[in-house]
Amino acid sequence: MLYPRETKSREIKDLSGIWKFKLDKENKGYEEKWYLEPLKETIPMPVPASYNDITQDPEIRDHIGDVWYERNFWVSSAWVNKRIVLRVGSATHKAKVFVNGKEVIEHKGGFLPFEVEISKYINFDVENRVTILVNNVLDWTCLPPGFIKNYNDPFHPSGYRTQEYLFDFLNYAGIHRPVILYTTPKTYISDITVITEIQDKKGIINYEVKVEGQECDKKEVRVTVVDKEGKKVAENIGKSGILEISDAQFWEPDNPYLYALKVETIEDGVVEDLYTLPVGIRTVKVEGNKLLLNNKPIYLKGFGKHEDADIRGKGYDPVIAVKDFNLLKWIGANSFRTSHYPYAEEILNLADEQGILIIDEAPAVGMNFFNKNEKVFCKDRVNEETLKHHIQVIRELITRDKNHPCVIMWSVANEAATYEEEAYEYFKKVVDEVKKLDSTRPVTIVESSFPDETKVGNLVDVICVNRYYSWYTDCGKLDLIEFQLEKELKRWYELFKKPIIVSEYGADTIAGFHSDPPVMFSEEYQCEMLERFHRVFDRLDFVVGEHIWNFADFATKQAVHRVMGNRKGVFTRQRQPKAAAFLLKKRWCEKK
Ligand code: BDP
Repeated sequence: MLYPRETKSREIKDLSGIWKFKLDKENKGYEEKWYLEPLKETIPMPVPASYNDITQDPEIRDHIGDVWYERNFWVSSAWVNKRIVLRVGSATHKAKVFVNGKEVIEHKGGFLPFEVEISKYINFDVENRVTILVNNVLDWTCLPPGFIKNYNDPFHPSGYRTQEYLFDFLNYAGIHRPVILYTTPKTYISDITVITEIQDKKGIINYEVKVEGQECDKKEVRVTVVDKEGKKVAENIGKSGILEISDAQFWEPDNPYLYALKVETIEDGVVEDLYTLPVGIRTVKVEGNKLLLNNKPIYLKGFGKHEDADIRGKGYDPVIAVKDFNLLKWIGANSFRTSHYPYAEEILNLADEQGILIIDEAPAVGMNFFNKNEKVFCKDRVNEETLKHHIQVIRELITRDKNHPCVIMWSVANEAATYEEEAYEYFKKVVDEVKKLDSTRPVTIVESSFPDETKVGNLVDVICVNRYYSWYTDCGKLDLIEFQLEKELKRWYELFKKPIIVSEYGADTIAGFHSDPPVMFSEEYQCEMLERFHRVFDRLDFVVGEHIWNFADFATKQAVHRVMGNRKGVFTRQRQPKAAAFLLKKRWCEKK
């Protein structure tokens, strides 16, 4: 699925803005066919945004089930002969879409886009109505999984229920990414795949173009590579081929050079469709205990992040997005993980442009009770149906993100119960699917299990491990970090002989809390903890990356160990630096 871009043959109409919104208190709107008529008794709701924090009403914030969005739009008759597509950047977690009262598409999975051609449902030169039903319920067949707890005890009124989940971020819901209409010609470029290679100074782009629609086989395809100065540097005719650029510029954090791949369909000498894909020529490889970018070892410096901000929740906001990239640059980071779900494509586009490397994660998180008596991989929990959905999500993720130079690794899950025997078969199938779809990038499964207990260590190319020494274990015992961490990391390497990224480490820190000597939750404690972790990393040459948990404080469900959210941010939720930010800036700006 190509990211919508305007060209001379394609137009975009952004439907973002203020929509009408209605809570479906009893979850009966679908049955009652609310979509047939304009919604009644609505309130205004911004799109994109999570709906949870927009109003003062706890019933909306904590609702379990369906909500409705609606807006009107016009389509001029200038679009009559075009293919008109409605695209939802994401709706969390399930959605059904109606145009002028007709159901046109449904989708499951809260972090990936979906689209449908709606040409035949549109009325030209009059008002049209789009209605989107969004459901936030998580069960064991969803990613991330969750379950509904029905209380049947004297302490809760009858019928009381809660949405439970095992992951540590708030289950924000709504339309989180832009909703747009875009056009293409009736016969159109439907997909492009590029794989790049490097031979000395030569850059090679292997490409494949798919054309769909009427008489698509008759169209000629012309592919041109244009450099930043607008100069044509390579050209080819055909739906697939190899483009070679002598003396190419390679994409890397210090020089995120993007060529423009212009793809055109042509009939009788007339260009009909044009799509321009930014392409960075780069390679990623694992060799011995190193991660190589363009055949040179690369060390990842950065964070696990979240899509999270005040008021907006998980809604994409260019203000937050650009601020975050500025902070990444300021602090000297070169990478982050899209923990714990695929992020908005707009974020990946920024990473391509700014030279930030990304570990792209599937929304498989919360598959662990951290209690060996509670199995996860079993008939009633993570089962065949979950696996089916996981594979579907992997397909959608790779289809969406395969061409981004910034994406250097796929993470298929975070902190699953990989110590369970059944985890091997499950993840083998998921990893096989990734390899089938993309053999050019390393794959990881982010671990909280220990090296001697995991069943999946042999499935991955890079070991990613999350560890919280002196926080969740041996609270306050900073002096144990180096002893415990070094021993563990060496064991990982001894068993699997693969490069290791410490993909999470950190301490909850309330900005403004101070203590010397350091105690937990103080800014000094966060600094001291990081420094001790870093001393170990610097001694071990198979450690190829450090991603601190987390970039910024973020919202979680309410719990006694969460002080208005998770406070492990190096920045506050408002993106102001804690003391650790200056420590990291010093380390990362010096460290190669
Ligand atoms: C890890 C999870 C992450 C949590 C973090 C924490 O991967 O989502 O937020 O720990 O507890 O277990 O802060």
